[in-house]
Amino acid sequence: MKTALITGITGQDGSYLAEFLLKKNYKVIGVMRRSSTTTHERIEHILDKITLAQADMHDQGSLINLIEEYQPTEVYNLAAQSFVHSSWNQPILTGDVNALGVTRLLETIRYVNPKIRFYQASSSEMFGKVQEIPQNEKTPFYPRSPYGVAKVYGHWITVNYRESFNIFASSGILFNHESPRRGLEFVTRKISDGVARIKLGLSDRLNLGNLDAQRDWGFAGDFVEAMWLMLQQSEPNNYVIGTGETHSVREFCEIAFDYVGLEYEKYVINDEHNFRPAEVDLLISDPSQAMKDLGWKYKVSFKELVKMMVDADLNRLEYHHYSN
Ligand code: NAP
Ligand code: G4F
Repeated sequence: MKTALITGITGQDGSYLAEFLLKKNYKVIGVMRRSSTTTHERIEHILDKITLAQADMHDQGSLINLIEEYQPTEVYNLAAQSFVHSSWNQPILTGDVNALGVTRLLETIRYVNPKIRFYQASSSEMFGKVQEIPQNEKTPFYPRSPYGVAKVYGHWITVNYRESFNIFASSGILFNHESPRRGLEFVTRKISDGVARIKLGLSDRLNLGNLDAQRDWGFAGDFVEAMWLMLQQSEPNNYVIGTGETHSVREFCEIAFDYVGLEYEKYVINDEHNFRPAEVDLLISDPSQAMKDLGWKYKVSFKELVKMMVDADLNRLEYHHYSN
């Protein structure tokens, strides 16, 4: 039986990846940092099937103990300060977790067992002010936030450990992927939650920032399969993963509000607090390399994703509303 160790198990992707790997018969070790409260919400339903272990990306010793104790076959590094907006307020923490944290984990693998296969959660935010449309594995990076800068470091240190120490280290350059488990601060979930609240009479407005930003949005459940596929190849590599379509925040609003019979213009308010010091205006992937090598393609369409998220928030809020 293969053992997979996932950092960031309590996050959106960690929960979907754990479900996926359990179905593939892996023993799953989920890494959590210490918290004063429980952060199990997204993995509650699989807690009896996985092993939870404590470590922090800031702390080298905790990572060494982890890898020595569990001797995983594959490590998926999903842990990060993942909210771009917060990275301007916490640039040093973001750099420490998202950049140096990757080196800490790779160093641990190098010393404890260099045969371990390693996946790094890189990001389309590395393309930032895009130098080419669409973006592929060869598109130059131009990050536009401390988050993006830290992810460029994480990507390149992964490539360097591959080339310097022959570690099977792959970097997945994933475009935005969403789900009903997305954090409430990200724009898609903020909209689906806002739409549901307005529809149920719990709110009468939704404050947003730049409605013209365009993103290549897919479903997280589809994207975790690509992470696994990257570690099943004969050689490590970098892969762009996305849908190849782009849509604006405004379009997401239109579809989400329209789905429940409302017009977004009546409820969405432009709020300067939601604008960023520097914006990434347009992201659109060219995932042809992944389609060719990995045989991967997304399954859930943009419209299906929007509806899935609105339905889930309506159900969640209706349940809380009427059971209280
Ligand atoms: P997420 O929901 O924010 O999850 C992040 C995870 O990292 C959480 O489990 C969090 O733990 C953990 N974490 C944060 N700081 C840590 C630390 N110091 N030590 C240990 N764990 C720590 O993010 P996601 O959407 O699942 O994304 C997963 C990864 O993919 C991230 O690296 C993200 O940057 C990257 N990525 C995401 C997307 C996307 O569209 N979702 C696209 C490209 C790349 P707590 O629960 O305790 O906070
Ligand atoms: O949903 P967002 O916060 O995601 P963003 O910045 O694209 O980052 C996400 O995707 C990256 C992959 O490209 C990941 F690496 C990263 O970890 C994260 O998962 O914002 C999307 C867009 C931005 O252009 C933002 O300015 O939506 C715009 N936006 C407009 N109003 C808003 C809002 N974003 C948020 N969060 N909140 C708003 O009110």
